Amino acid sequence: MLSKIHNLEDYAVAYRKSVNEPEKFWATVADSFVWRKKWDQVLDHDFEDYKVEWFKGGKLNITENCLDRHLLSRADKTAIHWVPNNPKEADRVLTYRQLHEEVCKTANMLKAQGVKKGDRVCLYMPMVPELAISVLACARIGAIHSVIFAGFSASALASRIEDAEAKVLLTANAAPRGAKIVPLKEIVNDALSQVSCIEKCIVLKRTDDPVEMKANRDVWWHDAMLTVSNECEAETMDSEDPLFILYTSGSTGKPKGVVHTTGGYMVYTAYTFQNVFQYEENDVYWCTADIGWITGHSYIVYGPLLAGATSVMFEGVPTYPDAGRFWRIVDRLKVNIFYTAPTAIRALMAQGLEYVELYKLDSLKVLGTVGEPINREAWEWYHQHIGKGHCPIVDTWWQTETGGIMISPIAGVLPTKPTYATLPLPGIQPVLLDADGNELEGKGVEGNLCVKYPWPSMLRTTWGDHERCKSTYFSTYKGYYFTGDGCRRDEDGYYRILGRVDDVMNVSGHRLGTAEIENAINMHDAVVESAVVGYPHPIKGQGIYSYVICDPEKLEVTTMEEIKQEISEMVIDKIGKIAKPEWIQIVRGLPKTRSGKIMRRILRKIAAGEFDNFGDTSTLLDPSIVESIKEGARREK
Ligand code: 6R9
Repeated sequence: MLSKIHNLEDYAVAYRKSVNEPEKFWATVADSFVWRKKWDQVLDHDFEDYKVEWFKGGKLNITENCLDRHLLSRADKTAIHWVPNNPKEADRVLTYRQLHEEVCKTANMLKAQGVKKGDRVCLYMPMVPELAISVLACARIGAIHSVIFAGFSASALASRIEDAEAKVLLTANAAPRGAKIVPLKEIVNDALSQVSCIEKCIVLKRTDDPVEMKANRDVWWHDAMLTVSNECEAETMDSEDPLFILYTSGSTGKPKGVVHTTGGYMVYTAYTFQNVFQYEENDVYWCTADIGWITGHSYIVYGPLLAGATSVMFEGVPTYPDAGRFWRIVDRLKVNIFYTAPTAIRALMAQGLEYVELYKLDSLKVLGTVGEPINREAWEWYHQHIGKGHCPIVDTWWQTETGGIMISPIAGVLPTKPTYATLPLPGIQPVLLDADGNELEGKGVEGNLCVKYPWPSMLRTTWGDHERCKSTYFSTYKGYYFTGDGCRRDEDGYYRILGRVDDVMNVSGHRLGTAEIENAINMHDAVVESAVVGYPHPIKGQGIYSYVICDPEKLEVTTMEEIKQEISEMVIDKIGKIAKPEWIQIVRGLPKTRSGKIMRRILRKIAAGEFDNFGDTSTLLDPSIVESIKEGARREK
């Protein structure tokens, strides 16, 4: 059994040990897993010329730890309880034995389609059991999975497939989402016309919607599974072999393929899952994220299954068929641990208490949030109306790059404080740095959040471009991992995440780069230049506001409204609906300094509806631009 923290004293002891003797600390945690060969060295690292290796020389397969080892004592326990989008459709329950069998079959299917160890397999799928199964099937045979959120557009999908040079794509004909059906295969057909690396596309029949299949490339999932055996020996992997790639947005235009490896990721996700949520053997656990994001990877699939837990997987959305959907599922499945995003809480809060009061919610023990800062009102509402005042809320701060939860209360062990992620988990050494790179000591300080010592599940590289990994995360402050977040350490020593300090936005918990959206807008042929900023949004956390300079000649023949509409469609086409700007303002110029840099600070203020106190504007090339932007800016609705 994994070393578990039960009280404050345990936490203090574990934390101290993790800092004073990190290798011993993590070796003890790692000892509770099945290794084919133990590691020769716990940690080898260099933060100056970035390289990190954990459990070096160790051999294992993560799926043996997620599945095989549970067959002795938990074979008939539910591993995945799947709830479909349509409440009239039946749930699907997979025990550990069944999941093991399905993973082996799917692994054999992938092999039969030509997938080998080290190959990249791209997954563009609805939230169905086959998605979790395929993730594990890839891991079983040592293929590197790259899951792409099914809300991304064809061109976003194509660029990610191309970057990873994926050989096989797994998808479905369609994805039911709320009252709508997303035509996944249609999007895939479009994406595949733009890339050349995909040899096979395996299509799951999720709905009855007909689709176009391309001969020699497209194969129906059920046909591919017809003759496969249900036994599949797990591939022996090196601790540092890549497990998956997950694309995420940064401050430059092109999404980065964050690479996680096997041993360290396994140890850290399992450790944090069990400790943060204080998971106990018979708990029913539900994380509402999508497997297309890191939260789904670490805390729907790997963390819970490593712990032998029952993980609920939900295909739908919080408000379909009504805003009581989450709570109905909680009561019906007697969910004990519930993990969701602040944006979902705010959306449900706005629908009123009548949807909550119909349900008992008395099975709940622990609540969690992730993905963005939670405001006090949402925290209080969650605490009072969902947790009935007695469930601790774990506000978990972490990132795609960190692999697992970094700063968070430990449920019922560390005191909580609304809007605070509170304290670092064992093994995590956060520091706050000022603009000059000095560590801010003591309490009541604010700075850029960095981490000064490696932890097992940190990213190893960005796919195909290690220099980019170094320059993005390890060059701002020499010798530190830079998170991109601003943070305050208060008088109690608690950490409060203040949001991104770079050009990354967080819209409904989705990470989006301003440059990525600008690139899409600029593809419209009437657009000369654009600047995108985030502004506070009551439900989404941040909304997208774009300032666009258009070619005056084009404006003569097309109306502003038409152009705005086309720009919106361009963004949806290039990235996906999640990136659609809330506001588009056509401007005659952007507030640039004499050196040509856009003063985003001013644009952010105007987008937020603040029209004065712009600070020092003396370096602006043409201050009258600011006045004209103010005049045309949106006013509160
Ligand atoms: C897990 C995940 C990472 C960014 C991160 C930060 C924000 C995540 C947060 C939070 C405040 C929390 N973030 N959790 N901000 N409080 N509890 O969301 O990964 O999609 O990579 O986003 O999300 O800004 O830097 P990812």
